[in-house]
Amino acid sequence: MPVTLNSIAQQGENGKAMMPIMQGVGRAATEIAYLLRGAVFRGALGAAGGENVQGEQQQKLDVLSDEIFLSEMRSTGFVCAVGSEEQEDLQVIEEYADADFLVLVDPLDGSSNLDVDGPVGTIFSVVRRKTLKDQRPTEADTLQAGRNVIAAGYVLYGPATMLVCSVGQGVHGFTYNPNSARFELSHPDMRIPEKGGYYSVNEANADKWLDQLAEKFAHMKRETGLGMRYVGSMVADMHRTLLKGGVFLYPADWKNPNGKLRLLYEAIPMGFLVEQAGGKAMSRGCSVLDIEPEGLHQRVPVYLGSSSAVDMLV
Ligand code: AHM
Ligand code: MG
Repeated sequence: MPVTLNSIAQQGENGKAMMPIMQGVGRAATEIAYLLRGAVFRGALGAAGGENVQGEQQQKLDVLSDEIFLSEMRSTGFVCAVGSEEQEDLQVIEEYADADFLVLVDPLDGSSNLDVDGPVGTIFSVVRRKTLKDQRPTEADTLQAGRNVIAAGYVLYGPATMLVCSVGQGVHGFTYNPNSARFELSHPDMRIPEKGGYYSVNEANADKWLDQLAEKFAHMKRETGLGMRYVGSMVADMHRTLLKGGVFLYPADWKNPNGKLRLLYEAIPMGFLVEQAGGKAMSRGCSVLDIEPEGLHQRVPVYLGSSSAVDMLV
């Protein structure tokens, strides 16, 4: 019998809620994968005409994926609100505003890859609310350090659709099996290799990097002899880093003094997975998981991967 999402999600003290939430993520992933496959035929590629809160142009598929994810979280009955990279404000789920959990999501990360049929992903994390159940959930409920995360994961829309997740008991990878129409465990207990692998960074920004990174980076390359891979889609780049080892970074540069990636939607969930897989997740001077968030759309520099490579860069 294949091992399904429920068997991993039910581990730990929040299992009863994580089962429907992880199933909801799985349903959203299936729908988004289907949408991506047929997008060119439905006129769903290209810009939506609007900008998200960070002033970035939204793709039609960003908007549609966001709607799918929110609707699937609503259907779980366990989620009171969703914070999304595509929405300026917290989306409260009115029917379940007294539920215990909030989900943070980047519904379609790496969407600049869509025009070239490159891999994209969904990134998510789950936290428990801080406000009392009879109060309306607020943005303050989402502003929790990564140490409070209960579950996190990503979906990679590649040749196969994979859901990689953790409820704090290791990292497990599931692959969508079109024959059974289920996610089945294919990569149990993923551990990031300490040696080997690749470095993954937009090296075109090297002359703008801050934090004396250029020297440390040159040293890291000499010492480790790592090869280089960069898709420009965080989920694809992190999936390879988790499986093969090495380091993924999006550092600060003078154009992006806090880096590009968002603390709540990208850095914390990926940092949680990296630490669960035995690696290291650093920002400026501390673990990504120890940063106290100050805003929904805050950005931070990130260095994620095998401990030895990360240590040489921070
Ligand atoms: P997005 O959330 O707007 O898609 O941007 C995030 C993406 C990441 O997937 C990727 O790591 C990064 O942007 C690549 O940025 P760059 O093109 O500057 O290298
Ligand atoms: Mg993103």
